[in-house]
Amino acid sequence: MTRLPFLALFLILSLASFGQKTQALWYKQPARNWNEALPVGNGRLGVMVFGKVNEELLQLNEETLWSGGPVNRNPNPGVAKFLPEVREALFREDYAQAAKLTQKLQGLYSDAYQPLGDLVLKQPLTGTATNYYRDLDITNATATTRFTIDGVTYTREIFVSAPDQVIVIRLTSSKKGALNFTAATRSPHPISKTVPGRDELVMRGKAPAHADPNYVNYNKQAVIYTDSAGCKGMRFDWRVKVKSTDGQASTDTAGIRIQGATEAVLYVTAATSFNGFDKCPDSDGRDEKKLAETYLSKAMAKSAALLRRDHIADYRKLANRMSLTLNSEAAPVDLPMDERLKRYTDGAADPALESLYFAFGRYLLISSSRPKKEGEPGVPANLQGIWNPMVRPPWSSNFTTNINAEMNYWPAEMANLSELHTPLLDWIGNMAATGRETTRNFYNMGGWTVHHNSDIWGLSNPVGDKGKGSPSWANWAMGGAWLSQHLWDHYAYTGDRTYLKGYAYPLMKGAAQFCLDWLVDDQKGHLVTAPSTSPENVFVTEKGEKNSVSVATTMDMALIWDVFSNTIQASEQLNMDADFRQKLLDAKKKLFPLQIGKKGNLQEWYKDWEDEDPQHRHVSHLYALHPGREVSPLTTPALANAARKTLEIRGDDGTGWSKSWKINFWARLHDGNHAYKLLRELLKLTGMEGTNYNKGGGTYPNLLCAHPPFQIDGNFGGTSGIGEMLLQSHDGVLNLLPARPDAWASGEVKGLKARGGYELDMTWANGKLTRVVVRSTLGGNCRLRVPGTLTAAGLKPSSGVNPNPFYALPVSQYRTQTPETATNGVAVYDLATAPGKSYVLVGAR
Ligand code: FUC
Repeated sequence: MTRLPFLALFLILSLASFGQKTQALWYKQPARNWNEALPVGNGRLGVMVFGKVNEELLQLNEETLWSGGPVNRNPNPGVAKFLPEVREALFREDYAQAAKLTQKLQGLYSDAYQPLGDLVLKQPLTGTATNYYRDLDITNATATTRFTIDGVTYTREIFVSAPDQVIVIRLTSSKKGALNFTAATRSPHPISKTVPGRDELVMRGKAPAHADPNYVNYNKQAVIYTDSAGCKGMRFDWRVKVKSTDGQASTDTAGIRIQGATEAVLYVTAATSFNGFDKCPDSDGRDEKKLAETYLSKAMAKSAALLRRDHIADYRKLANRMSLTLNSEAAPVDLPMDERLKRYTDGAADPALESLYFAFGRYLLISSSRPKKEGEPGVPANLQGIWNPMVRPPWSSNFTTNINAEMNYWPAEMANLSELHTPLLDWIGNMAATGRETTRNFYNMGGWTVHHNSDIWGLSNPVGDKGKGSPSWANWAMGGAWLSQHLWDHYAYTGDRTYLKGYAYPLMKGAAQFCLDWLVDDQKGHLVTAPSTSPENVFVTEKGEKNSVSVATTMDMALIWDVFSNTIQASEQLNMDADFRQKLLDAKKKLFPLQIGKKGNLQEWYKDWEDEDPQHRHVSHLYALHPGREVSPLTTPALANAARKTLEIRGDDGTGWSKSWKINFWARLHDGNHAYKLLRELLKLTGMEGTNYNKGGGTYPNLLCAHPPFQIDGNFGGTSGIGEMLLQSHDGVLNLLPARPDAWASGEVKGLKARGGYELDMTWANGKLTRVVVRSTLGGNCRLRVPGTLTAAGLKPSSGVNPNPFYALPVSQYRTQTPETATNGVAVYDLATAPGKSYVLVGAR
């Protein structure tokens, strides 16, 4: 036998004998804390699995369980009168006075996402556990814990079924009758427990009528459970039932006891009285008891094996649309995830970890963001997806729209999970409903917007508790513009005209209308925003004054450019609203322009001021580069260079999501090696707990991103960053491998999506594409920009303006070259495609 086959055989055998899987996060010890526990979920129900031996902890969530109730849409009446005063102060450059007055334009804080409670599996085992193993297998969305005590192996499997809306927990012992445990429940909320039978436990309770954000500490009571009006305070009903066991089951309020079993299967489900963002969850709530009973009784009619089969089929329908392999010839790394991350942090190569991180991002979206179905609302993934154990979680675990809520959905379209985008898209409609009243009540203006925080109640007002919040974050008014990009992108990827006409366009138009009303003439020929902030940074004026409120920050102008451009293109596609389109075209021409500062950077502020914190985590002024499309190395090279300079000045440090955003920026600058450097830093193992705004970042042992604390946006931004390194389609062409790092010399990606309804498979070796498959759903001219050369029937060098409407470039005063401009080693082709057809392109040898 030669050396190599022997080694291969050894590897196969050792992998098989330890049961370790390549698409799994696995560990040799239980989770010591939440950041080591493993998330499973079906979009609605979420569980953090700790894998403890004697007292297994399953921390539960239901996505609609929030504190509060419908928002007060006019919480601070009469404040619109201060806006002219703010503007007057700004135009006489009294920024301190302007900031003070801006604080008068504030309303109430958002409410907070709530935990449901814990299910604790108490297994009175003496002796030491050996052969301990736990994992989260993302090929079947199942968490397994296994260990041996006194010669008996105990196994627990847990998954959350989307088709059947239950959590399934299956416990087994290798020795007949050795399984004894009590399934106990507890909640941070007041609950009552009832016992409908010897095998079932029901918990009923109420979420708080209000919970202050964790950074508000001046109220006597931060969490209030009662609402004298009977409106707020969402009810919940949560049930645990034995599906089957060969042992004895008995139940009292202390829990469900199973004795002398070899196997026991528990079904767990929950429902709340949430009845929509504008309905009182208490007085006008849904019948949560009936909902939970129905989920459970339907599931009880099916065996665990059947539920598992249907769960896996449902999960794989989404998960298996894509795959990514990087440098497959690299030796596999067969280590527990904590050790694997440590090894990677120390500098070792592990391309399979990088592709696993991408797959894990898709797993998280599938597990935390499911479209609405009958009876289920479909709420967007919040700051923590759907996983939160705290009544006052960091930043209320809400929807933060000055980066975080959007970042959650950056991978949705490109990573072939378009329908998982719809919870956010649907939610925009709710925010717009309150947002229309916010713009009227706070500014006396039309259209709609949402400020930097929102919640399940569609909150849209500037937060800050009527003057107590810093305007650097509370008064940022551009959420409607940013969210509108998601409305447009969903169309740009899918070409769904019915959706564009009936749903997205009216909302985009409303967001654009607010921006039209919000802009003001600076008397020097430009339209500016005032007040204006650059989240959440502070400038230093020539006089040394520090402030955050000024006029026409670059981010504001870039966001308005974006929403105007997208709305103009949408109205062209729909061939409607020519008058409104013309208004937008006229205003767009007068927008205060992007500027290059004295350091050669893309300027952040109206004037070329210094930053109080030059390395601030937000890099808001590069919105135009990503996720916007105003700046691109292909079309506006001078501005792209300025953006690069900005990133160099900002530096590579940053919290979780900040680092993820920078990966996307560097990918958009076509600098794969720099993007890769940051990806490696994002995956740096951290155990840092608590909150750190400025430093920190990294990845916890459970592969969730650390702000710190945990925030899921960093995972999603990292996922989209990898996508942007492989394929871009925002600036007039399909740009294949635009930011491939040297470290990914070879690879294969399948199922990546591009705008205009294209789906691509790409294989590359030595940095050159060897095979590309283009599947077209909408047809049209597919213009490909590729490293190297490709051949295929019908593939021609590109000529003229790309006639594909999904690749039309918005009118721009900055464009100095076309995206087809050839550079060394890059070819640009046209391929005429027809809907439903596939095309195979082969790399020249
Ligand atoms: C923004 C960020 C913070 C944090 C919060 C949820 O306000 O500036 O760092 O991520 O959102």
